[in-house]
Amino acid sequence: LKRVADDVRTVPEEKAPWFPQQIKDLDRCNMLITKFDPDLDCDHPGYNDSEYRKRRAAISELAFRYKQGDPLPTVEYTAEEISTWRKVYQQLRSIYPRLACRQFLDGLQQLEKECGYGEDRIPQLRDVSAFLKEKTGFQLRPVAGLLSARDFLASLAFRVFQCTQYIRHSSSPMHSPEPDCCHELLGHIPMLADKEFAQFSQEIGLASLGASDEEIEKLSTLYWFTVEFGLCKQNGEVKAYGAGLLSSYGELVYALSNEPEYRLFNPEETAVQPYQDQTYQSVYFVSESFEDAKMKLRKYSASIKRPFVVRYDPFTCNVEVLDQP
Ligand code: TIH
Ligand code: FE2
Repeated sequence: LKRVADDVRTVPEEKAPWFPQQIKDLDRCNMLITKFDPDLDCDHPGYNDSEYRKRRAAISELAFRYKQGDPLPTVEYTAEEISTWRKVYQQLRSIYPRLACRQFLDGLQQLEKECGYGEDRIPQLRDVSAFLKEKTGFQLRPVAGLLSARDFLASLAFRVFQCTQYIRHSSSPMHSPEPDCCHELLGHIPMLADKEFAQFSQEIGLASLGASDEEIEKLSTLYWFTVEFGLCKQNGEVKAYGAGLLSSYGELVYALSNEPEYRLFNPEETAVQPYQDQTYQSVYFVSESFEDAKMKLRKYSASIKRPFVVRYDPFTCNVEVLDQP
């Protein structure tokens, strides 16, 4: 194997799109998608609320200023924000035992016991990041909004999860079309405390590095229908493991009712399924088991063709790039 790291860096467009090779490079993975911005999208529930927009701008500023290695910023949440959190927490908490998968329930229980999760306060990224680091080596980084798929997936290669810190508008606690701290803290974090899920998330990230735009599109569609909206069978019942479901009372109940269409998860088909990012999904993919989804997605990720191989070095936390043997 010949190392090609240097030529990938010097003539990126000939070999592959640029990608981060060290955790520090994630400072450059910050391309935001502005379609749900409360300042620009007149359908956003906060569009006519100037206080909310000001608050969003202030919290975004913290993420814009953040550099890898800085302590994670803390936010002092207002009484109104905490009351939105409480509503979201109470409603979801009451239906999790019936609708969420086992791995999620385990993670949440640990967070409640060890990390101050509960309805009375919004957990700080700093505490949650320290918790995850101990459990699975994942760490958090603040982000100002929805990231491009390429940048978001790339951070997973380093076991870094990019988290928003603002909260959804108080008028719509049951569903938000964009990520917010309820989505990150309740949807994603409990799953990321699971060792196998953490490893699987990193593998998706590694598969995305330097992939073509077409492959990124497919990989992010797969991510969407699994990590965000995935369902799996557990003891003969269908349960949710997708973070987009586990952070939305409205969609969680809908997804596990008999209204939506279910299809069997199959990466080739799922990767090209159009998806809905404004409202509930019309189709969900169900896997035979949580393990089955992981295995199939892992196999798909490994099949993505690139002119080089990447390898994560856990000692240096760098990604090494090697020529295809
Ligand atoms: N719809 C989710 C919620 O209401 O919490 C948030 C998102 C999931 C996926 C993208 S945004
Ligand atoms: Fe998400």
